[in-house]
Order: sequence, then C-alpha cells, then structure tokens
Amino acid sequence: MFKKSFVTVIAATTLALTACGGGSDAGGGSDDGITMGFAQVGAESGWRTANTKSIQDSAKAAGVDLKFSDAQQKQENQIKAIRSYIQQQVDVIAFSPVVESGWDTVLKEAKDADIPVILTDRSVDSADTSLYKTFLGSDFVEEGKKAGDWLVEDSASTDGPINIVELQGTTGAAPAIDRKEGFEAAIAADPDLTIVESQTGDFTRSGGKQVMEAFLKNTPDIDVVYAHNDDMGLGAIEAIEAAGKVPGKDIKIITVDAVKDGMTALSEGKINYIVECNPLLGEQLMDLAAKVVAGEEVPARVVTEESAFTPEQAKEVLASREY
Ligand code: GZL
Repeated sequence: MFKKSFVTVIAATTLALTACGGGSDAGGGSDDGITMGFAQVGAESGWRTANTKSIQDSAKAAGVDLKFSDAQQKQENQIKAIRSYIQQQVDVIAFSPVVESGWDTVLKEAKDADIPVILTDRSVDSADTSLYKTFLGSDFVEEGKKAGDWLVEDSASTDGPINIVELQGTTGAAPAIDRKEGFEAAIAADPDLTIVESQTGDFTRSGGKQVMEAFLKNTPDIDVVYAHNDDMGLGAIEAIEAAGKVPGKDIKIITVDAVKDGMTALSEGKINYIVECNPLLGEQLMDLAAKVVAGEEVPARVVTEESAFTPEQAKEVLASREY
C-alpha cells in the first residue's frame, strides 16, 4: 500500500508541477490539476450524447477542469472553440473533428502555443502528424467491413440481385468515408449485392427519414438499407413503415453504433444487424491527457474495443447496456 501511495504521490506531484506550467507541453493550466479544452462536434445523435456524457463524467472523476463547446456540426465553430482554448492557455486540447480536412492552420497555432492536442472519435487528414499527440477512436473501415461481411453471409442463400440503398454520415467525416470504404470492399465479394442509391443523411434521424422517403419514391425494389449510424436507420424505419412496408423483413436494415434506441429496434427485429461503435471514450481520454501534459510518451493510435449484434444478442444485453 505504501509503495502504491508513494508512486501516486510522485505522479501527482509531477502532474501538479507540470499542470502549473512546469512541463514542456503545458499551457497556463490551473494550480491544482489539468485544464482541458474540448471542442465537441454537436449533439446530432444518440452516440454523440453518450460520448459527451462520458467525457464530462470522466473529467469530473479525474479532477480535470473541462472547458466544453458544442459546434452544432459546423467546422468553423470548432475552429473558433480551439482558438479560444489557445487564448485561455489550457493545458491540453481535445476534439472530434467534424470533417477530416481543414485543420492544419489551427493545429499549428496550438503547436506554436505549446498546447498538445488529442484527437478523439474522428481523425484528420493532415499530413503533419506532429500536429497532434494521439488519435483515440474506432476503426471505421473495420466497422464498414463487419456490416458488409454480415450481408454477404446473410444473402448467400438468396438468388438474384439484392438492391442496397446507403444512408451516408456527414459528408467529409472520417466515419462516413471509412464506413463506406469498408462496406464496399466487403460486398465486392458478392456480385449480386449492388448499392443502387447512396446519399448523406448527416448522421441525424430526420436526415435518414427524409433521404429514405426519397429512395422509396425513386427505387421500386429496395432490399437492404445500410445506414452509417443508428439514428439514420431509425429515421429510415419511420419512412419504411409510412410506406406500408415492414422494416427488418420487407427491407433489411444494417446500422452502426449500437446505442439504446438502435438496440431496442434490433431486439424488435426492425433492424437486422448493428455494428458497435463505442462512444465511452472519456476515461481513456483523461488518462491520455494526464500522460501528455506530464510530457510522457503515448501511442500515436489507440483503437477502441467494440462488437456487433444480432436481434437475439440484443435481447440478451439490452438491459445492461451503458448507452
Ligand atoms: C463515430 C461518430 C459518429 C457516430 C454517429 O465515431 O463520429 O458520429 O457513428 C455520430 O452516430 O453522429
């Protein structure tokens, strides 16, 4: 016990000294701990809500002074927030880039101000990887592949063409780009599987519903919906039911996230398969921030653990799901 508390004291002292501006990477910082500026994408989906709660709860538990902003899915608002955190000389900046491109200038400003940056959830396409310390988040290509692999297996016993419509996430966002890439690579294995329409629903339920209504008007025989997140899949369910069809039966639905509402629809058979994307990144983020502010090395990439669910599996786990 003594050894553990001794190590804790050393670590805390180092951290406290660093947070007070002693470390090479520290900004101004508060006297008794880390100050973090977090620029969130928005509140567009159940996943985002769970992600925000995880970050806020974990900051409180870790004694991190969290400055939090909601960009309402606008890149210019995230950039403004990051600039305000630089002005405030926080110890560390973390954010989930709403889209992959257009970050180099503001990330260089943070680097010039000697404030380390951590990417969470989504990444950027900057060629200069020195602009951020680490990227904590899912492998979206793998998520798309899991969705496509399931469909290839599920349709193996079906003869003839299978028409797929795709509800893409936010245009230019890493999860939208990568989930599309992974899914297309997986279904290339089966020439009967064809994406006949693909359009962004911006990761929102209303967006998914509106685009699905248009798909149902334009394409007479839709067999499968592949939605880049649960919320757009839930919007598609509303449109399918309004058109007098049975979701999960007349039109199969595959989504990504596994948030409560999605898992409920899955357990009811309205969705056929959900690939999990874990939003609970808060605890890992705070651990990484403590190391980064203390000037310790951290891995360039931290991939989150996640699963996938069928309706039967959803029924088993629904009551115990954290989000
Ligand atoms: C994925 C995350 C995506 C979710 C959507 O990590 O960025 O954004 O899949 C959310 O639900 O809007």
